[in-house]
Amino acid sequence: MLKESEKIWMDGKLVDWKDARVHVLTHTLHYGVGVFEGIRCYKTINGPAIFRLDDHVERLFSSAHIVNIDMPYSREEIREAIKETVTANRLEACYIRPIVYIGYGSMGLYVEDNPVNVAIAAWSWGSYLGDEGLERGIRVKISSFTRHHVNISMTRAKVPGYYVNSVLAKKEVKAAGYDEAVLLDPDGYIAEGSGENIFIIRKGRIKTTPLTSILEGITRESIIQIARDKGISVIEERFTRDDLYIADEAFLTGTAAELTPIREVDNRVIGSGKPGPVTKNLQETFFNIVYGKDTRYKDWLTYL
Ligand code: PPE
Repeated sequence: MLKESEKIWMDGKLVDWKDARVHVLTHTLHYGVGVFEGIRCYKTINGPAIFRLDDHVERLFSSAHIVNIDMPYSREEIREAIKETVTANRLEACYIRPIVYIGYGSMGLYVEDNPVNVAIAAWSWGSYLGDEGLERGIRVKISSFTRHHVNISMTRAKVPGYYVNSVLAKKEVKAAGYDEAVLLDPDGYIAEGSGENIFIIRKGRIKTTPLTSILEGITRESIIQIARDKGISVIEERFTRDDLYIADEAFLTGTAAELTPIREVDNRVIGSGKPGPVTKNLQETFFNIVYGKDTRYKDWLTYL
C-alpha cells in the first residue's frame, strides 16, 4: 500500500486525500490519453528541495502539446501548485505525481468539450527497486514485449496509455523471478526498462540508447551531463542485447529508480556481478547532488 499523505491538489484546490476522486466515466480512464510526470523531492542538507522541477514541468507541457491537450494552467501555476502540494503535506522527501486528464463529459474517441483536469499528489516513496538493489544491483530480464514503435506511440510524451506495455513487461519478468524488465525496440535493439532508461559501460566508455522509442528521461540527461563533466565519454547510440551481456557495467536511471546498478541480465552476470567503479562513482555524485552536498549542480534543486 502506498503511504497516504494529507492533501491532493485538484484543479486549483487542496482536497483531503480520501476525497480526491474522479467519475468512472472520466475519459482518460477509458482511452488512456492524458499526460503525467514523476518528480522527486529530496530531504537535502538545507531542507526539502525538488529535483529539476522546471524540466519536469516543461516535459509535462511538451507531453500535452504532443497529444494535443490544451493545458488549463500556465507553467508557473503548475510549478507553484507542485510546491504547494509538497508543503501542504509537510513532506520533506517525497515522490510527486502531477497528472493531466480528460475529464467527465462525453464518451467516445472524439470529444470536444470534456474538461481538462489536473491533479497533483505527493507521498513518501522509498527506493523503487529496493535499497539492496540500489546498493548491490538488480537482476533484469529482456521482456518478450517490444517497446513502442515511434509511429504507434510518440514516446517523447509521458502518456498513461503507453504504460500498458510497461506494466505487462514488468509483470512478465517479476513472475519469472527478476527485478526489472528491459524492452527491445521494434528493430530489436535495447530500448529501456519498464520505467527507466538504460546505460552500459565498456572499456571506460558509456553508451545509452538514443532518443527514439524511449522516454527522454530527466535522470538520463542528468547522468550524461555528470559523466561528461567528469571527462567520461558518453555516446547515444543503439546497442544490442549481446552488447548488454558483455558490458563491464550497466545501470538504469529514472526519477523513481534513481541510479540502480544492474548485476545480471538474462542469467548472465554483468562484469564482476557487483556495481562497477564508474557506476558507483556516478551514483555517488548523483546522490550528493540531490541531497544538496554537491553545489556544482545547485540549479537542479528548487528549495521549498
Ligand atoms: N523511461 C520510462 C518508460 C519511464 O517511465 C521513466 C520514468 C524513465 C524512462 C525515466 O525518466 P525520468 O524519470 O525523467 O528520469 N518512470 C517513472 C515511473 C515510475 C512509476 O512506476 O510510476 C518515474 O521514474 O517516475
